[in-house]
Amino acid sequence: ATKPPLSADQIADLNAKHVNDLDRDYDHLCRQLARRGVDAEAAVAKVAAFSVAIPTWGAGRGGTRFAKFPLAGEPTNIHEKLQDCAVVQQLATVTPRVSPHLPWDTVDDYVGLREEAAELGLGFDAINSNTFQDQAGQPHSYATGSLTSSDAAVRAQAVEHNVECIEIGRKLGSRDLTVWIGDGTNFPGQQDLGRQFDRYLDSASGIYAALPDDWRMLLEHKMYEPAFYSTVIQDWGTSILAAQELGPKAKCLVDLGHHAPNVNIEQIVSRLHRFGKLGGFHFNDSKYGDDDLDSGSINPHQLFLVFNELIEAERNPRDGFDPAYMIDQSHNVTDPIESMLVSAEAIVQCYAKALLVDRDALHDAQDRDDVTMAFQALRRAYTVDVTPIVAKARVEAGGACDVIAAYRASGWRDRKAQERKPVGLGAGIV
Ligand code: AOS
Ligand code: ZN
Ligand code: ZN
Ligand code: ZN
Repeated sequence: ATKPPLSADQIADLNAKHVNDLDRDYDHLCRQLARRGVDAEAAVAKVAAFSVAIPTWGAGRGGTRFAKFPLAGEPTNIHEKLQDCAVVQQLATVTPRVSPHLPWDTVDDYVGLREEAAELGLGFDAINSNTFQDQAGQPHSYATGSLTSSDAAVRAQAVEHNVECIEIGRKLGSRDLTVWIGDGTNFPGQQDLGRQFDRYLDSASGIYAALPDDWRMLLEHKMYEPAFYSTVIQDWGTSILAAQELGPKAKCLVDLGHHAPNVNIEQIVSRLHRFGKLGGFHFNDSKYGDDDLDSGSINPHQLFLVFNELIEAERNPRDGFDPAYMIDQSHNVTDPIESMLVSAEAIVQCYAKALLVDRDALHDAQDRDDVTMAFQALRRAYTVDVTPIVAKARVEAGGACDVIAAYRASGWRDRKAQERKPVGLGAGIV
């Protein structure tokens, strides 16, 4: 039996205070939507089946490359991170899996770690490799890059690390390896842009060869940072070319913060899906670059439009459609649990809004070139306050009606501040 970290009775007591209002709001919304021919109950069922993974590193204060401000009661190791992720899952009910990161989450016993997570009500999602920073005791430095380094010994070490991630991921029950590299250059002429990509393809094929049959390799592109002149896997074009070269188990992963300013990310989703290469998604928000802010905090409309494409993709599957969704954020001024709760809710809300789009009306308007009504089909769904739909699905799954209020009432962080060791200062992470 699973042992979730918070008191289920306390959550139920708090929910009892809201249940009448929630039912009234939900019934009202159902009637409103029914007048337009939209089925709210179907949306509740879809929302109940939706899930998004949370990253183990998202449980801590990530900081920026300038500073990290530790939080009293912050998790200090993977075990404590799992507990905090379990709090998020218990309250939000849409984050049942965590995405581990190696070597940050290194333990001696991965089978034991899987059991420990399962007891908390969690499974493991995509495993993330890390060849963007040096680790103590590692023979070769990644100062010249990793999978694309000019030094064959460095490339071999980076391939080997990814192969080890697969081995560990198998023990944890993962089925995807996410590969993001920081490789690139800071000066024109520093490296040959073509030969560097050749080395990437060669190294990546070494990793690909180690993938079990039912695994996928998710290639995550990012335009810049830490490399500021050129990045090897800089955009979705390079990503899909690499994925096509590697083979059917290689797919592309889209992180919302990894694009040139003003790029139409929903269109990228559509393009990648058209060729069966949309493998995963990292949710976060940004105003300037890879800001890793809470999902939906800056541009919730973009998030809605992304989900609109994902729903179209789901209705027209090509080469399967099973993207790995994950929240990839860095929290510096909030309690990470609160940020993950708020983000999970924003993500589900945008998904719910996209579910409410009258697709027949949309497609009909598109086919008749009725621009106004096509846009209206989206606008009408976007402007619905879906809070009752999302809360209904959550409460039915045993979660909290008001996730933040329930989290604060639990006193979790204060309790952990007494129990856990203080975390050190230190550099932020990307
Ligand atoms: C880096 O910018 C990418 O978003 C990665 O997905 C992720 O944030 C990283 O692997 C964690 O450090
Ligand atoms: Zn990411
Ligand atoms: Zn990023
Ligand atoms: Zn980042």
